[in-house]
Amino acid sequence: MDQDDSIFLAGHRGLVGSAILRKLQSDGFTRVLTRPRTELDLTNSRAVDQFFAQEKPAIVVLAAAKVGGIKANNELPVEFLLANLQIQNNLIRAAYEQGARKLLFLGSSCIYPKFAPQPIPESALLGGPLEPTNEAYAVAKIAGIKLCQAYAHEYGANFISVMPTNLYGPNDNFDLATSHVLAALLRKAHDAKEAGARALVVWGSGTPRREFLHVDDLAAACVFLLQNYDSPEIINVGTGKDVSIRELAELISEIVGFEGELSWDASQPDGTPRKLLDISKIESLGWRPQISLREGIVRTYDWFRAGK
Ligand code: GFB
Repeated sequence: MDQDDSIFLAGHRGLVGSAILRKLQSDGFTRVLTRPRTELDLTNSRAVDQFFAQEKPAIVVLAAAKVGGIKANNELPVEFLLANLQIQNNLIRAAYEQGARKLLFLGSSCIYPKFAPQPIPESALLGGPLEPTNEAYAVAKIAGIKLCQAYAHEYGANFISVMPTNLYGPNDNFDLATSHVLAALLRKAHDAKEAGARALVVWGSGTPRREFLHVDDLAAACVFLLQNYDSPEIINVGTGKDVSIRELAELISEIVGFEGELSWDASQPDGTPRKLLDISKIESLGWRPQISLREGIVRTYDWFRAGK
């Protein structure tokens, strides 16, 4: 990838896309194309075709997706399945038809079976049943991986698929009904502290384990892979370390300065018991995460407070 290649970054306003945009700009890529949703509806195949025919980007980064936390995924399977299939089908096909040299598709660690070996190697894909709370999203992402691999296999396309673990950072969604756990707990701890509340409500049992990667580390990994990885085989990106939800809630309380108690809402689902990625493949290529969980939460909390 050259610094003057035209790069279409789909989803540039989201958590992942905005981090990739910052990284591309700071690395000196000068021709990054973006379109707000009001100008280009990625679920509309004709609009996507017209855009690609006109711009013919050399590189495509597919960071646009309908995403959400455990509750939204569990309650809106139709929307998660349809929107993601539409967006990725339109973009992957148009990228091939208009001659893109390389495409990076972002998947998710939820593509792996509920009871995958831990840490989860890339080879665990399709080795068992999925976690039901995010099955629709996972099926869409698996279809995206398979479409990229099919283009590579049948037509020799250089379409790569990157599987990030649970992400957080600036531009995360802090809406309690649809957010992921880290943003939700930051907001809940902040609000509880401000209100002088005695308890902070955490969903589930606190025993599930998750791995959290700061989105700036993911963005660095994506740019690294755009420059150094040309295989249709999926590749994991994570930190290699996980924490229980209880430990996460305690760490966030400490960083925010909330001194009350944690209370547990057992009516909410736990989801998959553990989701830790095996990152030996990307490490063997020479990439490592730089931001510790504590530092990443401090930075994200600073960003959250600055926007209040
Ligand atoms: O981050 P999260 O919503 O999604 O939840 P998943 C992770 C864990 O945190 C679950 C618990 O065990 C939740 O029950 N949790 C505790 C909370 N308190 C809260 C809270 O206030 N809000 C939320 N949201 N969770 C997602 C998938 O699964 O992972 C997506 O649904 C995506 O498809 C993403 O793949 C990476 O980690 O369970």
